Amino acid sequence: VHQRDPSKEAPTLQSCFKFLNMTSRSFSAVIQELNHEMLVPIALFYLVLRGLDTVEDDMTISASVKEPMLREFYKNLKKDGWTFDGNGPDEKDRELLVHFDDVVTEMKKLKQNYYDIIEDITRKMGNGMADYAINAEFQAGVVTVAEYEEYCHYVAGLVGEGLTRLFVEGGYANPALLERTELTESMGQFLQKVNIIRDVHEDFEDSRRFWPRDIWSKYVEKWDDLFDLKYRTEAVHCSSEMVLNALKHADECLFYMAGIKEQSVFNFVAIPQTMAIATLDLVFQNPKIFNNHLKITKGDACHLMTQSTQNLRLVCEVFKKYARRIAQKNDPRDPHFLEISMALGKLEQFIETLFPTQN
Ligand code: PS7
Ligand code: MN
Ligand code: MN
Ligand code: MN
Ligand code: MN
Ligand code: MN
Repeated sequence: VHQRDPSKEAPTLQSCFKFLNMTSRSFSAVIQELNHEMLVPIALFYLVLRGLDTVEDDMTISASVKEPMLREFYKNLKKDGWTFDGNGPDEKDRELLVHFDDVVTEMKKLKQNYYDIIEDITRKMGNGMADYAINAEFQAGVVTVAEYEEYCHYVAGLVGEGLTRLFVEGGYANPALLERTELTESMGQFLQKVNIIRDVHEDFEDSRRFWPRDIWSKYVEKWDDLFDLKYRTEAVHCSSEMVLNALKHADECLFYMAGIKEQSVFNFVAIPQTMAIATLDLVFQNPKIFNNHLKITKGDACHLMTQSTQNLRLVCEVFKKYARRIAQKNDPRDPHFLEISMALGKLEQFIETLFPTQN
C-alpha cells in the first residue's frame, strides 16, 4: 500500500535505502512498509543508530579513541561530507560509515522536529555507550542487574523513546504514551534483553559480556565456565534467570501497543515484539545458546509476520501461544521454576483482562 518510488528519490536517498537493506537484520522490511510520513525519518534514524553501534562494536578501536567518538557522534549529523573508514565488525556496517555522507545529506532535508528527536537520542545513546565502552576495556563488564538495565536503556530504551516521540509528532500514537515512559522503556528492554540472551556465545567470542555478574556468579565461578560443557546444567539455570528477567516486560509491551493508532506503525512495532517472544521460547532451556548462534526458522518468522500485521488481539494470541510453550518446557528442577511459572501466569492473566475468552 505504501510503496516507495525510487525514481522520484534523490540518489542519496536511494543510497540510504541500499544501506538499510544491507545492514538491517530484521528492521528493513518493516521500515519500508511504514506510511509515507514516517518512512524516511525512521529509515534515517535506523541508519544513524546503526552507524553509532558500528563504532561501539568495533573492537579494533581502543577505548580511549572510542569514548570521544561515541560521545560526539551526534555532531557528525551536521557535518557535510562526514565519513569514517574504520574496520567495523562487519563489512556491510563498515560500508555504511564509508558512505555516511549520504545519510548526512538526507538528515538535512528532514523536518526540524524529526531531526531534533534523532539528534537528541543519538547524543544520549552515544554518551551511554561511551560509559560502558570504558567499563568493558577494564574487563569489569556489567556487574549489577541495575547496570544491565541501564545499558539496555541506553541502547534500546532510548530508541523506544525516540520512536514514540516521532509517532506522536506524526499523530500515529496516543500522546498519553509520552507520559507512560515505563511502557516505552519495556518495548526496548524486551527486545534488547532477548538479543543479549540469544547472542551470548557470539558476544563471548568477541570478548564482550552483557550478562550481569550478579546473576551469572550464582551459577559459575568464571564467565568462561558458562561455555564449558562441564557446567551445562548451571549454564542453563543461569539462562533461565535471564529469561525470567526479560519476561517481566512482556505485559507492558502489549499495553504499549494498545496506544498505536495507525496500521503500518502498529506492524512496525508489533513484528519485532512477536519475534522476540518466539526467540525467548527458542532460547529457553536450550543449552545450544552456549555453542551456536540461534535464530527462529523462516517458517516461524513468516507466520509471525501475518499474525502481527492485524490487530492487538492476534498479537496477544501469539504471546499466549509462546507463553504456553515456555511453560511446557519449564523444569521443576530449575531454581527459577516457580518464579517463571508465576510470571507466565501473570502474563496470561493480563491478556485475559485485555481480551476475555468467551465460553
Ligand atoms: C530506529 C528502528 C517500537 C517503542 C541500530 C526498535 C544494537 C535490539 O546487538 O543488529 O547488533 O546483535 O539485531 C532501530 C521500541 C540501535 C529497539 C540495539 C534502531 C523498540 C542501535 C531495538 C536499531 C525500540 C543499538 C537490534 C534495539 O539490532 O543487534 C530503529 C518501540 C539500532 C527498538 C542496538 C538493538 C537493536 C536493538 P546486535 P541488532
Ligand atoms: Mn553494540
Ligand atoms: Mn550491534
Ligand atoms: Mn547482539
Ligand atoms: Mn547479532
Ligand atoms: Mn558462535
